Amino acid sequence: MASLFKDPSKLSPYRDRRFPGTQEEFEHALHTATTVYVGNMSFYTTEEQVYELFSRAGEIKKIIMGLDKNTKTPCGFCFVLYYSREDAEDAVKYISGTILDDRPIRVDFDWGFQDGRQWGRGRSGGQVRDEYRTDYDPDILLNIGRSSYILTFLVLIPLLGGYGKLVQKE
Ligand code: GTA
Repeated sequence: MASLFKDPSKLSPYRDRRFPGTQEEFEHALHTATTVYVGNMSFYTTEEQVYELFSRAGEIKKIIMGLDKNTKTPCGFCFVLYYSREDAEDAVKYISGTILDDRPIRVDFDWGFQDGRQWGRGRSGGQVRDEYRTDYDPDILLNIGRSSYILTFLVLIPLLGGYGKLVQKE
């Protein structure tokens, strides 16, 4: 089947500043690669969830989770490598914009994964664009909420004599 994305300039507005080649080579790679970039992901989304969703577009060769270069934890992006170009195009066409873990993910064509590209390039270790982000992952807020609830509970137990009572019972 012929490619549905004929014009390389329309494939993606993203230009990787670290691509080791000319603009022409970059566009050629974007036009032929079988890799997609997935952005705006929750930091809590797992590789299994990505596999489950993206295998709907075709057979997956590999998934590489994007990691914070300091903490080595997921930082909101990944690369999905397919075997076929058509499947990568289907992922961009049909999966981009769908909701995964309460977030509309962005699926973009990519020039191809190379070792080192899995790390966030931001100064803090995560993605560059997160340094400009104003919306926050509801999961993070939920976890902060949970933590303060547990903390309040731990502070209140000794104050109300609860811990003493528990010890006395033993
Ligand atoms: N295929 O859209 C993408 C994409 N993004 C955003 C990142 N990667 C992508 N790949 C594709 N499509 O391997 C890849 C990168 C790398 C990995 C992590 O993900 O190729 P990163 O997100 O941490 O860093 O990359 P990247 O891509 O170098 O940053 P970005 O977003 O292009 O930023 C470039 C410049 O624009 C920076 O100088 C920054 O100061 C500025 N900038 C970025 N966002 C904003 C903003 N919202 N407002 C103002 N300036 C901004």
